Amino acid sequence: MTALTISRHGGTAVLTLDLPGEPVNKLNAAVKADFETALAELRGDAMVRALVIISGKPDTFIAGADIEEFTRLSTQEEFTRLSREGQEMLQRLDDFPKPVVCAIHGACLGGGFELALACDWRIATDHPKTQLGLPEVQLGLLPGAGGCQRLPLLIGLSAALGIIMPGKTESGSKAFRLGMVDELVPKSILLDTALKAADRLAGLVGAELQLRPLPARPPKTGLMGAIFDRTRPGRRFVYWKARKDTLAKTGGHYPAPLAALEAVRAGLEQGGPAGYAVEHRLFGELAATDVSRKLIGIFFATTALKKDDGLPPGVTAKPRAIERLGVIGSGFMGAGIAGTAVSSAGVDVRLKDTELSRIGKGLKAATDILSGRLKRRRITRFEFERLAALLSGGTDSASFARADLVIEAVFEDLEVKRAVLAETEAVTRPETIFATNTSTIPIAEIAAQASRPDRVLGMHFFSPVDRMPLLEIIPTGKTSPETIATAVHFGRRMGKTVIVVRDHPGFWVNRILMPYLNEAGYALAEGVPMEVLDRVMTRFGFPVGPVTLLDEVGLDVGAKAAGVMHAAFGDRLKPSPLIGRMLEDKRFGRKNGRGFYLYPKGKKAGPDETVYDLLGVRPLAPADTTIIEQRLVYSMLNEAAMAADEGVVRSPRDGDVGAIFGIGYPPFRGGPLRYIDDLGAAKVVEVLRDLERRHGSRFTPAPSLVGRAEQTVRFYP
Ligand code: 3H9
Repeated sequence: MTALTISRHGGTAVLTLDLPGEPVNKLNAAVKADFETALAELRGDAMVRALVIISGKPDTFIAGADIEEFTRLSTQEEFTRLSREGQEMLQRLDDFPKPVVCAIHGACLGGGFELALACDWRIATDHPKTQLGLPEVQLGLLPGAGGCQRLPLLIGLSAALGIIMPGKTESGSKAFRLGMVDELVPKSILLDTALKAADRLAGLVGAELQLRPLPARPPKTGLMGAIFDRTRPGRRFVYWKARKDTLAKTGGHYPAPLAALEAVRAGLEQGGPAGYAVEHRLFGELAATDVSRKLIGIFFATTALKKDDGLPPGVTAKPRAIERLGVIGSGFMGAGIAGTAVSSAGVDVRLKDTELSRIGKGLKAATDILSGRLKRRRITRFEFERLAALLSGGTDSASFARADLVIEAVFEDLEVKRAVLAETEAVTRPETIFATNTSTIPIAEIAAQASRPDRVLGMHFFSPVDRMPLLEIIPTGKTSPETIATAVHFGRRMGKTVIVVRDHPGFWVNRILMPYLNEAGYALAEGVPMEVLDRVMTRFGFPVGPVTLLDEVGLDVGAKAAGVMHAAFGDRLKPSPLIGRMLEDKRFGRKNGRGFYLYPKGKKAGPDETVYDLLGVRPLAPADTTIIEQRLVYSMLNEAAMAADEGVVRSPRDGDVGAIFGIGYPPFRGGPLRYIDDLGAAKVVEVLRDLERRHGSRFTPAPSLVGRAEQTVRFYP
């Protein structure tokens, strides 16, 4: 055996899994063979009365089946066999005639959690690194090693669907509350507790052991739970509702959650064998789909980005430690940056603004981010108090004297930003980094008069900062490698997926978003109803449509960015005059309750029909929306191809990850550049030429795209 070692502690055999040469444990062919060998050896060993399974890795129990192995399989039959063999192996573990205790510290995900479910007793640590769950649907798969069968039996149907269908993972304490684990302990006593549990269970014999699992606390489903989970009509309602909610969320683009539902249902309604058969059949079907391949591709792309220091090839630099952060501007963005930095990176944050009342509001908004984490039990009350104490504010910049990094999030205006930079340089140490959170203005212009340009770069966060996963980092030609490496490293500490992009107006995300939003403006001004535009794009797979997005971003912010982009790129990115008219009417979007949609009591309701009067059009839904979809999507594809070929992103990987995490580009389509490859550049050019004939030169295909079409060159070779 190469990955498993067996040690004896009295009558208990401890199986320690430590996959050599790998950062995490995963269930690959070799590990499965090791488990089979160990179980065969220990089954007949009269000296062994119980087993404990534990990990030898510092922070992972088992991260699931080996996803890399999936990329070497191609047919449905191969995947079905993989799932069936996984089920069979875990059934042998489940049937093992001696008690098996699972001692979990770190990530216990997918097949790793399915292995834990096949054990008799599960103990998890209360450490933040401990996460348990079944994230398979996020890879376009379902839990294929018995997870759809065992979890509902353990914690009840509704709670199990709440984990399986969205592909959720839970902390140790939440898993304990749900009944997913039987004991919760500090890391220091994990093995001891497991050995004691093994001893205790070894005292049970034969039928008594078979009566297990008796969860320590039966799942708290209450009376309603009993009605819904334990009666046939109740369960029928649960299936119906889960299906309906999922379809509303996914628009039917993601087959995995519904397939998982089918596997759960088959097991509960037709019995174990039928459930396992449906589970491995559907695993095979899902794994062979293009959707799953795309989602797995995104997993590897984001994993690779975690290791990328953002520096050009051949350049190395060590990131400096950031312990004190200054944030200038306590508006929505500034407060979001401050709150996220405190809660995710645990740094000391000083918020600065011109008025104390604004600072008060900003500090409150930053603290709300911490409160949200406390409410969701991501942090303890003690951690909340400790982190909240790291937040402070003031009106003078002298307090930045000790800051390692200052991020400005003031009004989007070149002169204002230059003034803020000069003021900050005057009071900070020579090594302090200055980052500007502009969304469109080139950083080199902001840094043009900087006295330490090597310490200046852009850090473009997305709103709301605590929830949006992307961060664009934008060095200028003068930014030092150490500054880049430090910002990338700190962005990751803030929990962000970081892409380093070139210093061009709009950078990557807003560059490709702008023509799409403009096009929605043009279509709206022609009388295409706003809800039709939104529906067409959510049907394509975006989480929200362009009109809703404009309301969310704020029309004033959108107009400002559109102006910068128009000035930089000319008429191709000329915005429709519609936004100007909306602003004249003091319609700023959701934030002042006056936008395209109505917001009674702050909640989004239907379209505000008076917008059409303002625009002087009568809304008329087109009979065929194909052309609307093409106008919006292809304007984005064209811009993405152009920007990528100008080197705005360092690789198609960065471009696609940026679009998915920055604007919610449908993940199952793999990102705009991957989508161009899938459609074929020739097809994209053909559609763009048709749109150009109908709607003018803003659709003229990018020359580089035409070149790709002629030479059949792909973004991903
Ligand atoms: C499954 O289980 C199906 C079953 O139901 C049924 C089967 C029949 N496989 O993210 P990191 C690698 S599907 C292969 O940077 P972190 C990762 O690529 C699986 N490789 O660390 C990277 O490699 P490298 C369900 C994996 O600390 C390295 O480990 N499970 C796997 O930020 C470090 O990763 C999941 O979806 C894997 N399963 O986060 C969990 N996991 O250094 C996926 C990790 O060579 N994994 N690697 O580039 C994760 O969510 C995170 O990696 C984890 C650690 C939280 C574990």
